[in-house]
Amino acid sequence: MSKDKFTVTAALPYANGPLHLGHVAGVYLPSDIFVRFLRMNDHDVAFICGSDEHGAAITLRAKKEGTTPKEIVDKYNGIIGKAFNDFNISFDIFHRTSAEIHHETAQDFFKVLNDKDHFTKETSEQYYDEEYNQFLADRYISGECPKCQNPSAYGDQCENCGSALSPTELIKPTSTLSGKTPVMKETSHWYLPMERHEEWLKDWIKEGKLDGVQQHDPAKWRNQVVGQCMSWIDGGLRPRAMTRDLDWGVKVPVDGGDGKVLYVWLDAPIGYISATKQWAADKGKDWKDYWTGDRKLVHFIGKDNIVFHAIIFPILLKAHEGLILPDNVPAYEFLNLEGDKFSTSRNWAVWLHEYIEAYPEKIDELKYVLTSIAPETKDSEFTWKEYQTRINSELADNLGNFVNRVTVLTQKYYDGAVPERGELTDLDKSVVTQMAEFSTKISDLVYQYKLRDAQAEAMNLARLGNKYLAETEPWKMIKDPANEKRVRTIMNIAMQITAKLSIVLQPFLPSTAKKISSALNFVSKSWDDASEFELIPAGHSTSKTPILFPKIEDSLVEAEVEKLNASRVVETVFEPQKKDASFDEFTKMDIRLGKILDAEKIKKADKLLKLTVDTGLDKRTIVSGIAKHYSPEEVVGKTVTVLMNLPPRKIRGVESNGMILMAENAEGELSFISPEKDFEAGSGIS
Ligand code: B3M
Ligand code: ZN
Repeated sequence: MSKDKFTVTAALPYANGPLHLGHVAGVYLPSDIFVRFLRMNDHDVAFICGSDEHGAAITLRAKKEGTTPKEIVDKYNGIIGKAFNDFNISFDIFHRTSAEIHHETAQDFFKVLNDKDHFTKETSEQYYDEEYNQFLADRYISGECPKCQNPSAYGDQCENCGSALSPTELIKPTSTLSGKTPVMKETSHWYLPMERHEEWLKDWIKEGKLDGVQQHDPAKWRNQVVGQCMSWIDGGLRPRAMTRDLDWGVKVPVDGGDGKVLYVWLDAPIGYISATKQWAADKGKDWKDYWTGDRKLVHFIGKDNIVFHAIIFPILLKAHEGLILPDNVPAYEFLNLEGDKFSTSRNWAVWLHEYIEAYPEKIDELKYVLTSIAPETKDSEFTWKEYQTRINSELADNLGNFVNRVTVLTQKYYDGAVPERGELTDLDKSVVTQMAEFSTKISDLVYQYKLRDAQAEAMNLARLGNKYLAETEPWKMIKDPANEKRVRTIMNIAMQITAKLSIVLQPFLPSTAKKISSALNFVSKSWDDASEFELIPAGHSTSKTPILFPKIEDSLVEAEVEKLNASRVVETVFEPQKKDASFDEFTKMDIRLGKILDAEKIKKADKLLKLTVDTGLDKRTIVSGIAKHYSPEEVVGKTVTVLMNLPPRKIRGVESNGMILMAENAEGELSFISPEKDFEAGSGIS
């Protein structure tokens, strides 16, 4: 049977900032593991990436740094590309969307779709910033997400819940340029009428079928990918603008396109194709072989990119005709850091290039930890403490310890020459049987994109080896010359396990696998070999491995956590100003000073205090939600601000007459509003 061919892409990172561990764990590392595995299995594969250099992500960053978009993309393309290289990510090409070949490819693509009438041209009113004379789309506009109420969703998507949005859906929109509320102004654009594609998309996503022909195995698609797409489709697809009024980007190549560029989410995925073109040209290959015919296209992405890769890009690919659609879109959830979300603006991140600079010898350690906690099906969290525990107790104590023992003992007993096996005991036979299962188990998991489990399975092989040595104790047996043959057998089997490890670890821990290989003087780049029992024959000469994984000291953990906390930027975000209220409306409110005479807790309501307040006019009961911030003793005697004419309300069985007004800061702390002079209760506030 001929092997499946693959084109594997990893989401093009925006060239607007460096990469952090969240990006690595959820896109670049898993795709690299998958591709390394495919290569070992003789699949024909192209592994494509590059930087995404258009869109508001770039221009806004340039504005913030007071420089040009070109400077920004050159700078970050360099930083990101170097980090990938140092981290041993094995792209066939890391390209960029500012390259000429990309502009040409994207323009051709647009023209093909335009000629085939896949776009409509529409004039409509769009948000416009009068101060900056600019239409506001995508990241130029932000507001509240209508789906999850995240207060800082963008005009094209909410990064909190992953929903794709359009600017008009945002609640309380503001311009990210001027911070002002935008006005509406007329403009025309090319739209992709997505509603035309609803029917086939449903069949294709849910059943894997296109025109009745099976295209992919829907059972291999992650629930959350199918779920997000179906909820978008079920909500009704709408026309989506494919062009923008901007000057940074790929110019619209048809009549009427002056002053307009392609929507970044139209041009970026085409970047996968243009990168393939460049790579093919460099290697004397034909790029079409990688985008047509019998080949599996796989997009590794983060969850906020799902609809763009599983709905919009497939629509474009199908409309173009002749190009393959994705076979799978393995999307990752988010990785958090020490109890909080990764955030560039708050500088809450572990940056990949900084890690590499600080620990150039610990690349595989980080790969191991990130794969172990990869957010495959739900959000997960990186902590330095867990980094330490996993390295010390899993890599060092399990894998490192086993390989070190085997090679050191072989050195000591046999001068490094692999000893002869004798007759096998029942224990030996059971170990040999178990060894035989690993390569298939791991490969089944990888083909299902369960890389976390796959790596854990590879580690179980080391565990099996350790257990075998612990049960047989060759270091004790050797003391009695009568056991000599037995020890040779044990050490031979242990050596075969070690050799097998050097194969199955390659996709996950490439440099470690190499170190083991070179100590054993044995190299195999073929996954098939991992199903063999005898990989190195008796008499083969080996040397010992260095310590593979030095232990991580507490001091490293402490220093890293301290560094994070010290560099954290605390943002103060206040609620935006409310809509206008008339003076009349304001004067209807009766606000006065009141003095708290008595306070007590309310049973089973840990947020509430029952207050008796002297309002100057009367003594009344007010229930106030301040119990988390003030104890009853603290508040008695305080002069505070009271809203008097709020209709009475029963709260937890107590009738409350009015409300104590409080100030609240960005951290959610509360404070009374008390007069600066010693005024008596009943004094009016206006
Ligand atoms: N640059 C978005 C992101 O980094 C985007 C991916 C493009 S993939 C074609 O989330
Ligand atoms: Zn949202």
